[in-house]
Amino acid sequence: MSLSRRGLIGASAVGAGLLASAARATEGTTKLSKPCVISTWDFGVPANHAAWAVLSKGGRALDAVEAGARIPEQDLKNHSVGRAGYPDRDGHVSLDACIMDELGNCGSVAALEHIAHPISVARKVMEKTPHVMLVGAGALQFAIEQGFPREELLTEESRVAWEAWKKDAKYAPKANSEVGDYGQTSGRLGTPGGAGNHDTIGMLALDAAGNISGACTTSGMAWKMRGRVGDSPIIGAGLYVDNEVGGATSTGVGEEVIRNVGSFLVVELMRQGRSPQEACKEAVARILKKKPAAKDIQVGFLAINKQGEVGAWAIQKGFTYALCDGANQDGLLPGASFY
Ligand code: SD4
Repeated sequence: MSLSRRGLIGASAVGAGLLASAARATEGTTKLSKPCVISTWDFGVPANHAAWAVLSKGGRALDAVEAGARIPEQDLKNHSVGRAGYPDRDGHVSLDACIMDELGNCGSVAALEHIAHPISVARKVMEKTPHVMLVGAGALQFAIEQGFPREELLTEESRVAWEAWKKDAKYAPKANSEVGDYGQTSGRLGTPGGAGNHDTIGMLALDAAGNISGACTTSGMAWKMRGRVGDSPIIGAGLYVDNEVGGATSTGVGEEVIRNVGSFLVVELMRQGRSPQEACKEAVARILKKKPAAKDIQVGFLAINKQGEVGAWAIQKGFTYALCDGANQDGLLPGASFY
């Protein structure tokens, strides 16, 4: 069932356990049995459960990742995915998402406002249009035509945080702001949506038929410039799936991932024989080599191959990822890191 399953920890046992198992996570690759699903950050655990409801009944990986990604999108405690996401510097909640299936079909929306489930709009772009990506007003128009309700996504809590941010109006991404409300980690570095935060769910599923799909959804960097688009909706940057090889997704400061076409790079490195963990490590190394100053920000990659082997690597410690298969639906591991 697993090569290093002893490294797995339940979401409820994070705390000291998470830190203690950090060394073990660097030992090698974790192997899950199919069907299985993995996703970024502590809040990936409940998202994986929703994906598992699909996968465990023999469902398709594509349906699983859409169902999973919708969980943080609708979570009012999560201030960086979907509804209740922190706004841009002008107060607009603007969402990015993409989805990709085992056939290489993909769909994406960027800078989408007023729609609570961008991942489902991305899927409609994939299935109902001749295009891959719709942005801004055009994406909103399409979503409404498809029957998605137009809503106000800025919650009172997010509005208050934005008003507080405006006093200084500094844009300073903080590493690992995603760790928090779900992980009960002692000494945590921040809460999802903490000031200056960034935060994304990237999810990859391998279904019983052996097919891989992925999804990625975010409200992007809090307090970003209006119109800013990160890596998350960009096929090859925030997400990439090649059903011959595997899939990869990213989280963190998207500009660095876009510059290096990170998720595509991870999948190509796996094609050349690297393990998921080695491939993620090399992709992070590439970012640091080109821009040593990136050591002060966070980027993490998560990957799975056709055999169900899973790996992750980040610039800084604090990145976590959630794992789920028939043996354990509550897995949570710390990502290995350079710093
Ligand atoms: C972005 N990559 O918009 C996203 C943010 C993120 O963890 O992943 N935060 O750049």
